Amino acid sequence: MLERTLAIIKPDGVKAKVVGEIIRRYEQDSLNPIAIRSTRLTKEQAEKFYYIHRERPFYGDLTSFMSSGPIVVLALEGENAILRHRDLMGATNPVEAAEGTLRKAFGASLDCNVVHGSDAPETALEEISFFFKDEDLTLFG
Ligand code: IDP
Ligand code: MG
Repeated sequence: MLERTLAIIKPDGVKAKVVGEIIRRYEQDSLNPIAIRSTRLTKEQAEKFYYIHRERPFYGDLTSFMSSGPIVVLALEGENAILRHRDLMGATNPVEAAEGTLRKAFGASLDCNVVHGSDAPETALEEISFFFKDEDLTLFG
């Protein structure tokens, strides 16, 4: 099924200058970037984006980290894009991530794990519209 998913290259990925390498992997794997932009979240925006985790002990650290510097957000489109992107990302903890995944290659820790990816069709839709307007998503027809 042709799907869309939201990817975020987190502040650690931007700082480490692996944005180009990560986008190359997306293109190579036919996770086609149909919209891309750089932004920086305020703490409040990060709290809104990660609202689902509001009761977790790491919510404060996570939202501070995600608002600590510029990020690159991408809407990716491809066959089974949501799961295939999760596979390419690897496990949440880079220590547990499989060889060949982005988090294994570029992640340093549970906080600094380089990328975010939507986990289901409903969250993908919500997360894409958090960052992109409908007209941003029509460039590729
Ligand atoms: P995911 O990013 O693989 O979907 P989630 O469980 O949705 O993982 O958690 C969101 C983010 O919160 C993770 O990417 C990670 O950076 C951070 N996180 C998750 N679990 C922990 C934890 O136990 N301690 C600290 N940070 C965590
Ligand atoms: Mg998640």
